[in-house]
Amino acid sequence: MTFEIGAALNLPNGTPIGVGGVIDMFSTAVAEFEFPEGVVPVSDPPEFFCPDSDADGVCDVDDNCVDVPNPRLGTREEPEALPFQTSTGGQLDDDGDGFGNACDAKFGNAGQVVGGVDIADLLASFNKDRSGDDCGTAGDENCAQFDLDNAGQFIGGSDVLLSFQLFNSEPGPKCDDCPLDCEGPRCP
Ligand SMILES: [Ca+2]
Ligand SMILES: [Ca+2]
Ligand SMILES: [Ca+2]
Repeated sequence: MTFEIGAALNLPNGTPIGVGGVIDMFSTAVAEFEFPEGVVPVSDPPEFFCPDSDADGVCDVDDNCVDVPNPRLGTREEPEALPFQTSTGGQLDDDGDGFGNACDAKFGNAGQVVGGVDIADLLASFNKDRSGDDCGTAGDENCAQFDLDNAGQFIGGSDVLLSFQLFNSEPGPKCDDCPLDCEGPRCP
């Protein structure tokens, strides 16, 4: 296989290929390439590598939850986007505030950190369909924002567990340049 040194290598969905894969391809390409006499290949990897702290396939500079795995929509077995979903940078962010659902259990209530009122909102949403608008303690909030684990049709136990883990912490961290491009009904 041949490729142009310095060109960005992306999967069909636009996700940059991880470091290991690129090293393998680079090493193979170097091994198969016959360099002219006097030309020595550099040992450092090309500069298009990007750090991906949580290994979810989204580079840190684009990740709306840098430390929590939350792959882009379309990477699980359902359509790339559903009408009730809101995403920033292609990752779920159902209140459209730039922090991905997976690291955001702050549901519009007062204060900077996740508190008892936020947990109560999620508990009141337990077992409700994530496409609905009948969640929270008032029964009138969008349910998708409580889908913290980006899995399943209903708000469930793992969403509750994640909210407990986020208790007393601020949303995030997210990438420095977030919020990324927003798509969906909850965009600001
Ligand atoms: Ca990532
Ligand atoms: Ca992430
Ligand atoms: Ca959010």
